[in-house]
Amino acid sequence: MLTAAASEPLIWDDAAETMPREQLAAIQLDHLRETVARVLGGQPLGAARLADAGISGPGDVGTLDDLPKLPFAHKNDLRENYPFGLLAVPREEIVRVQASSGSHGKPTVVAYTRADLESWTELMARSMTMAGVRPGMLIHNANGYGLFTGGLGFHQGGERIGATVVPVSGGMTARQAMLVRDFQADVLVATPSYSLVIAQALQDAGIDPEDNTLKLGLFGGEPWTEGLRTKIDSALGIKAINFYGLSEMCGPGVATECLTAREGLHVQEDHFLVEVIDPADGTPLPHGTDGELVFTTLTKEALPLIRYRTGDLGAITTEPCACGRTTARLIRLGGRRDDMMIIRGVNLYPSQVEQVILAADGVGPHYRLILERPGPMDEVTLECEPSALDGDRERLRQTLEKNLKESTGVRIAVSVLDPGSVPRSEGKAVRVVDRR
Ligand code: DLL
Repeated sequence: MLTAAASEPLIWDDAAETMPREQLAAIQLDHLRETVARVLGGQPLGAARLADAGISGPGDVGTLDDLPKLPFAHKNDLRENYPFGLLAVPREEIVRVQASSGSHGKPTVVAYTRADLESWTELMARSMTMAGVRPGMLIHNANGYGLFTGGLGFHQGGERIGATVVPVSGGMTARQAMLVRDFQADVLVATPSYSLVIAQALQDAGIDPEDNTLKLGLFGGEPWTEGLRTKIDSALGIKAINFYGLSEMCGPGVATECLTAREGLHVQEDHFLVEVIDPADGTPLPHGTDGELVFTTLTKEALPLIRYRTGDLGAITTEPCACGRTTARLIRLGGRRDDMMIIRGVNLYPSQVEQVILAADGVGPHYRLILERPGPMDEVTLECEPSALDGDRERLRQTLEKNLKESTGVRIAVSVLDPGSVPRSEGKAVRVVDRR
């Protein structure tokens, strides 16, 4: 149970997180104009695009409804201007560089001025407070420290709140379990997939979920389903909270679930403008409709980005939340546009497969999909594991194949391997191996 004293803030920044939405919109418009001015003044690529769209000064943005007139920014812009070509300030004003690994060779490099780092730290303090972290709690941070924003981001936020942060980083999982136990950690920070690896290590060390001191898990950096959350909650005896973010905005701290409701992720809208668009033609979609998430930075100095297409899929709602925050929430946050596989003409997302696995009895939560083209057609094989050594693997295989076909429409061959055979990740899990 959480033991927060009544005097401790449950909302880190009341003014920012609970302001009336009209007031928020006015602040957003001011900051959007500042961002436009910053891009025009300091980022040649963005400035040229704005000029092409007929925007020659901040005054050309009259209201927030003008947002769709502004041009999109893309991940490729960062790749093509690697490493520092999109900076809107001299490189010497950068106090930190981070990056996301990306699957296309060169990392996506991002940068922070001192003010950017301060904003990110505040956003992480807000987000971690929202997730239930309180001063004095002990945080075991198993996110990789280094260029990945998941390590230092949670580190900064935890210190700002006044929690005790243990910068364990990823890897050496048996040691992670020992430290969780010996230091009596209250909070585990990791990717959802790695949290299950740590849960197994705790179990191997003879520590049951009800005997460990953990209360909260702050997880993100990769897509995960409600089914996986339920598994993690019970494997660790915690409440798992979803953190969303991307390096290009700041890292974690863009949108986070509150512990109160765990229903949708509150967007830090005084720092990021969120839109949902039709991925096919870029048209803005109304609240509640699924599409691609697009963010505009409102306060970033080093690397302002206007209408950045994330490739992530979800929807937004401004329905009131039980926690009292007035910010919009991301709902149905799913996978990425480019995670979609087209198998014999049918669209398939890894999350659909995860749902089927976690709904079945007798199967463990670790899995991956292997794509092959042995003949003219694509074949998919699901590699998974039984949850117990003595399980009936043949029956499990048949059940999963039947359930997968029924629920996804795709014939997927199932291979039930020995427990421990599916490769474990220490960071973001690799769910799809494409051997075509
Ligand atoms: O993964 C930032 C982060 C770290 C967020 C730790 C939360 C916790 P990148 O490495 O730049 O930054 O990867 C960003 O990861 O565009 C999404 O595709 C995916 N992603 C991040 N969080 C979630 C989530 C960090 N909660 C990319 N659910 C994003 C689904 C997520 N996808």
